[in-house]
Amino acid sequence: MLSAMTAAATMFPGILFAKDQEKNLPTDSDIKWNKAPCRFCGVGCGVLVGVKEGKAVAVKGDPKSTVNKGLLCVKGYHQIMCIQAEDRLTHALVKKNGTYVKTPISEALDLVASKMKETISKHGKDSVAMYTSGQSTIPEGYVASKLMKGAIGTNNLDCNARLCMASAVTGFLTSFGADEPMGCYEDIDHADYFITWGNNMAEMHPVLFSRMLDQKNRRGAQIIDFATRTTRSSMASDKSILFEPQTDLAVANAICYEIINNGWVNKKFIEDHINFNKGLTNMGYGLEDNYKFKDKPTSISFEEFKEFLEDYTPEKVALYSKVCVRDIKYMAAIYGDPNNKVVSFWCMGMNQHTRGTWMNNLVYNIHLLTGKISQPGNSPFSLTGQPSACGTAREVGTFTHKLPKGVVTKEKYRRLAAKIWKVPYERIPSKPTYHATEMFRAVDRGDIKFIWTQVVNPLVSLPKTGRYRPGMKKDSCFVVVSDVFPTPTSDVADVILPACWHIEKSGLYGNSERRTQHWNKMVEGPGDTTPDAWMTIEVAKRMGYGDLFPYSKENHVEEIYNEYRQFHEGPQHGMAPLEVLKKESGAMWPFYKGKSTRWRYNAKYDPACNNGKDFHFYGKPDGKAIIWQRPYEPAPEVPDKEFPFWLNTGRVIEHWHTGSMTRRIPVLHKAMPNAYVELHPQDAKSMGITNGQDVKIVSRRGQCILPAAINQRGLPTRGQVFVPFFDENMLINDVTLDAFCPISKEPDYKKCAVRIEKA
Ligand SMILES: Nc1nc2c(c(=O)[nH]1)N[C@H]1C(S)=C(S)[C@@H](COP(=O)(O)OP(=O)(O)OC[C@H]3O[C@@H](n4cnc5c(=O)[nH]c(N)nc54)[C@H](O)[C@@H]3O)O[C@H]1N2
Ligand SMILES: Nc1nc2c(c(=O)[nH]1)N[C@H]1C(S)=C(S)[C@@H](COP(=O)(O)OP(=O)(O)OC[C@H]3O[C@@H](n4cnc5c(=O)[nH]c(N)nc54)[C@H](O)[C@@H]3O)O[C@H]1N2
Ligand code: SF4
Ligand SMILES: [Mo]
Repeated sequence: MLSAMTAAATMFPGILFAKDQEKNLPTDSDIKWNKAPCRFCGVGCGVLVGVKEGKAVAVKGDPKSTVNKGLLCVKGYHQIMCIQAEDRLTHALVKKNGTYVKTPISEALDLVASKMKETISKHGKDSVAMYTSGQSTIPEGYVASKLMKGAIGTNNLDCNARLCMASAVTGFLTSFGADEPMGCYEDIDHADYFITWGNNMAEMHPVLFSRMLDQKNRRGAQIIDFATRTTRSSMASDKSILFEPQTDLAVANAICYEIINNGWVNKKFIEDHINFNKGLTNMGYGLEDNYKFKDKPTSISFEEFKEFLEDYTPEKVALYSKVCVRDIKYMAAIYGDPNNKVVSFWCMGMNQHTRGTWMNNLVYNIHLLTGKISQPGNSPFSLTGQPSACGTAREVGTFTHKLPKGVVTKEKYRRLAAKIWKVPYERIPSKPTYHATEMFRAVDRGDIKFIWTQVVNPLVSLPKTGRYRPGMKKDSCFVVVSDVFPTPTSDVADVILPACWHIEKSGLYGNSERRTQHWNKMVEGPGDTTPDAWMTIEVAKRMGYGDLFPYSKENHVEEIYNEYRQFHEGPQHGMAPLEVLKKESGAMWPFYKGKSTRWRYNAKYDPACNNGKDFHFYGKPDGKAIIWQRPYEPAPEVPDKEFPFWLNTGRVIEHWHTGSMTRRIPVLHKAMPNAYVELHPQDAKSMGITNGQDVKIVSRRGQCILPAAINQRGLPTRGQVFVPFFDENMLINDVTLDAFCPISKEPDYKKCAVRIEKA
C-alpha cells in the first residue's frame, strides 16, 4: 500500500503519512497511547493520541483501524493542537447589561434551566428549541432528544445534519425504506470504477481517496470525476467530466435511458426486487416562511418509466447539461457492462440541491436497473460529512421528525420511546415542528423565544445569514451557545457555556459505513469546561426532570449508550455492546450475534434478510426497492443579466467548516490563512481582475469581499465562481440563498446568482 500512498503524498501535500509522521513523534516511553475516532470528518479514521503527564502531546494513525490502516490527513494529525488556543472558552459567560460576566458553571446552568422553564410556562412548549450537531456524540444527541421530546414534550430539536445529510436520508427512505449505505469501505478494494457525482474526495474524504488511488495503482481501477468544477479530485482522476449546475438530474436520467435502450437492464433483479413509482413535480423551493410539501407517490409500470425517459436522450440532455453525447454514453456504458464493478460516491453536490432527494433517487435508479448494489465493489455510496452525522443525527435521530427509532408520526415508535424513556406516551408529540432553516425563521419571527445551540456555529454556517443574524440578536429570543471557542454565534448569546473538547470527555461516534466507535476521556478540560451531555443532564435536573436522567457523572456515557442500545435490538439495526467497542476499532451495525454486517440487503451477508431470495430490501413492506421517475427541474435562482454568475460554495482540505477549530491550529491556519473567490481565468481577464485583487460578490441578499484566486486550488467553469466558507471574516453565507429541497428541507449552498465587482 505504501507506494500508492507515496504517490498520493506527492500529489497532495496536504496528506501526511504515518511513517513520516512517526519520525517526529516523541519516543518517550512515558507516553500512553489511547484510541479514538478522529474528531473531524465522516471517514472516521482511527487515531492514537499520545498522553504524557496529563497532556495530549502527539497523534498518529491507528494501524489497527480497518478504515485508515495507520494513515491520517493533515487535519487528523494536527487535531489536538486547537485545545491549547489562547482564547479557549474555559468559564461560563453570562451577558449582563451588554457585557459578558464570568460566572460559575452551576450558576450559569441554573439560569439556563430557569429561563427555559419560564419560557415554557409563559409561551408553551413549542417556544423553546435546541439546535445540535452531527459532531455531537451519540450520548449527547440522545439526552438532547430525551429532554426535548420525552421530558418537555416538543419536537423543537433539529441539527446541522439538516444542512448536510437530510437529502441522503430522504433518498434512502424513499428508495429503500431504511437509512444509511448498504455497502462499506471494503467496496473500494473490489471496484473497477469509481464515479464521483459532484464531490471532492481528495480534499474532503482524503483517506478514502488515497485508498482509491491505491487501488488505481495496484489494479488499474479507474476514477471518473463528474463535477461542476475542476478540483484536486478531478486532477487525480482518470477522467474529468464537467456539467452545468443542477443538470446532474438530466444526466442521470440519460444514463438510465441508455441502459434501457442498449438492453443492459438486469431483468431478473428488476422482476424479483423492484417497484416503479412517480411523485409530484413542480414542488417549489421553500423560499417562503412556513412552506409545506408532502409528496404523493403513485405506482407506475416499467413501460411508463421507459416512456418518461424519452425526454432524456443523450442528444437532448447534452444541449443543456454541456456534457457531450460521447461522455454521457461513456458513463452509461460503465454502469451497463455486467462485468464492471462500480462504486458511485457523492456528498454535498447531490445533497445540497433543491432536488436533492430526487438526485439521490436517480443514482439509486442506475444501480438498481443494473443490479449493481449490495455486493462487494457494486455500491451506490452516500458519503457522510461529519464524524457522527450517521451515529448521532441519523441513528439517535436529533431531527424534528425523528425518535431514536423511527419517526414521531408513527404511534408504534412513540410507544417504544415512551416505554424506554419511562414517560407518558401522550407526551411525545406526533407532529414535526421546525427543520433547521424554519427554526431560525421562527427565531426571527419571534415564535421561538429560547434557543440552545450545541456543537454548531449557525451564524457562519446557515444560508442567508443576513436574515438569521439580526433574527438571533432580537431581544425576543434568549440564546444559549455551548462551544469550545468564541464564534460569531457566541457573539450573540445571552449565556455561553464552555464545553469539553473531543478527548476531554468519553464518547461514541458513528461514521459513513455504519461503524460505531468509542473512546475514553484522555485529558482534563480546562477551568469549568463540561461535557455537553452532562450540561444537558444538569439542566434537565434543574427543570425537575431528574428522575428521567438518573445517570452518574463518572459513567453517564456508558449508562446512556446501554439505554440507547435497547432501541435498536434485533437483526436490522443491532448495535455492538460497549465491551466490543472498547476493544476494537469500531463495529458495523447491524451487529448481530457477535458479528458486524458489511453488505446489507444481500442474503449472503445480512442477518436480517429472510425472504428466501438472494436480496431482500426489507425496509419496504413488500421487500422491494423503488425506482423513481424524477424529472429535471431548474434551480430557483439562475444567472441573468443583473447577476450573471453561479455562486458555488464549499470547503478546502485544511479547514473544518467554519474554521473555529482549524484556524486555531497554527500549521493549518498558515497553510490556508483566508478565504478567497475562485474565478475562471477568462472571466477574470474580461473583468480586468488579477490574482489576489479584492473582489465584491453581490447577490439579491447580501455581499462579501474576498481576494480573487485564479489558477490556484481549483478551477470553476466559465460563468461560475467558488468560495470556501471557513473564514468568519468573509461571511459568504450572507450571500447564499435559503432555498431547499421540499422533501428533505436541505438548503442548496451550491447554487445562486451573483454579480462580481472590483472592490
Ligand atoms: N477538509 C474538510 N473535509 C471535510 C469537511 C470540511 O469542512 N473540511 N466537511 C465534511 C462535511 S460535513 C461534508 S458535508 C463534506 C462535503 O464534501 P464535498 O461534498 O466533497 O465538498 P463541498 O466542497 O461541499 O462540495 C463541492 C462540490 O459540489 C459540487 N457541485 C456543485 N454544484 C453541483 C450540482 O448541481 N450537482 C452536483 N452533483 N454537484 C455539484 C462541485 O462539483 C464541488 O466539487 O466534507 C466533509 N469533509
Ligand atoms: N456556504 C456553505 N455553508 C455551509 C455548507 C456549504 O457547503 N456551504 N455546508 C453545510 C454543512 S454540510 C455543514 S455539516 C454545516 C456545518 O456547520 P456547523 O456545524 O455550524 O460548523 P462547525 O464549524 O462544524 O461548527 C461546530 C462548532 O462546534 C464547536 N465545537 C467543537 N467541539 C465541540 C464540543 O465538543 N462541544 C461543543 N459544544 N462545541 C464544540 C466548534 O468550535 C464550532 O464552533 O455547514 C453548512 N454550511
Ligand atoms: S480523512 Fe477525515 S477522519 Fe481521516 S484523518 Fe482526515 S479528517 Fe480525520
Ligand atoms: Mo456537512
